[in-house]
Amino acid sequence: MKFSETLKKLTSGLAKTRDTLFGKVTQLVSSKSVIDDEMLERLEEILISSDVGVETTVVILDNITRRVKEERYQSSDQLTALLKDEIARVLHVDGEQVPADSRLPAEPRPYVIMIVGVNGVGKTTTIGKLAHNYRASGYKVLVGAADTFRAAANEQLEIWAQRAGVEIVQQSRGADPAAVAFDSLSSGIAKQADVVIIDTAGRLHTKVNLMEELKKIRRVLDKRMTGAPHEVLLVLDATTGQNALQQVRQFSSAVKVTGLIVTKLDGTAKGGIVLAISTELKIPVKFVGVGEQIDDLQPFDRRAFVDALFGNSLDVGAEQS
Ligand SMILES: Nc1nc2c(ncn2[C@@H]2O[C@H](COP(=O)(O)OP(=O)(O)OP(=O)(O)O)[C@@H](O)[C@H]2O)c(=O)[nH]1
Ligand SMILES: [Mg+2]
Repeated sequence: MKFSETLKKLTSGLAKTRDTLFGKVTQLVSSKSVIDDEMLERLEEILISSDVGVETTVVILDNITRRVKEERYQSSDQLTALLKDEIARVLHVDGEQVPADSRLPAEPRPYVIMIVGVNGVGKTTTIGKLAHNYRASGYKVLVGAADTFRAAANEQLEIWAQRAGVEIVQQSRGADPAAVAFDSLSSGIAKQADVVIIDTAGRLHTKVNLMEELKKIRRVLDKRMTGAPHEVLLVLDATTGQNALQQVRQFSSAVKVTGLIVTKLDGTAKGGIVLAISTELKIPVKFVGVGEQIDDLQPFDRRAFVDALFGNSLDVGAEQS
């Protein structure tokens, strides 16, 4: 997909968030011509009420307030640009460079990605999209169906594997998930796959079981190939809002989560949660899901994200009023 198309999709996916959160900002900015304390206070309220979170809002507001003083910003029009800038800044985690497309690091091979998250957040769908993206980038992809708990989980992943045109490794329902993961990696090594993506269950009999199982899958992968999995990506449903933070903490205490995938941004006004997650948890958002189709997963690009939040133009206020 061309970058402009990608941006268009992201922009339409974020429409609800943009209309609520940034619609309010636009209104605020057009209500007065000069930035004053009252305006900054109202901006604070808007951000907090838009799932950006208190901690993140405080960081953003402190920086804006300081810059208004030091850099002598006065006109309210400039507030939007300042806000955009500061949002992009909080999204910048650990100085890490955000990938421009679905590229894998040069090594190792296969690159092993384990996908985790509570039930229904979009893990299996996201694996289908990821497989599609990597394949489109020229990589050989294999997916492993290590969710052996839920009925029809295999079939669902199989459908996605077919759509994406990639191989799948699976066993019968009820099989040991760690054994499926082991098999998948063995097969990936034998077939010289570039990337092996492991699906996992979102729900077992108990939460303790689930965490223990994820640890076991991790251990077994590492036994098959030292250092695997190279990424553990936690999938979060944007519509759950602040609850997503709790999920990150829970999964992080069991397996080292290396990155996040935020799905269903298209169906929610809670896109501000992405800011809270990046700032408070210091785990980079790697991909965002903006729809149910195979090409609806995008590598997270903070600049594109901020542009999409504001309608890709600083003049959006003028357009709306
Ligand atoms: N609108 C929208 N829907 C999505 C997105 N990603 C996933 N979904 C939908 O979310 C639902 C659940 O997706 P699954 O992939 O089955 O979720 P899961 O995490 O694998 O669920 P379990 O296997 O039960 O743990 C499906 O109806 C998907 O179509 C997205 O980015 N946008
Ligand atoms: Mg699933």
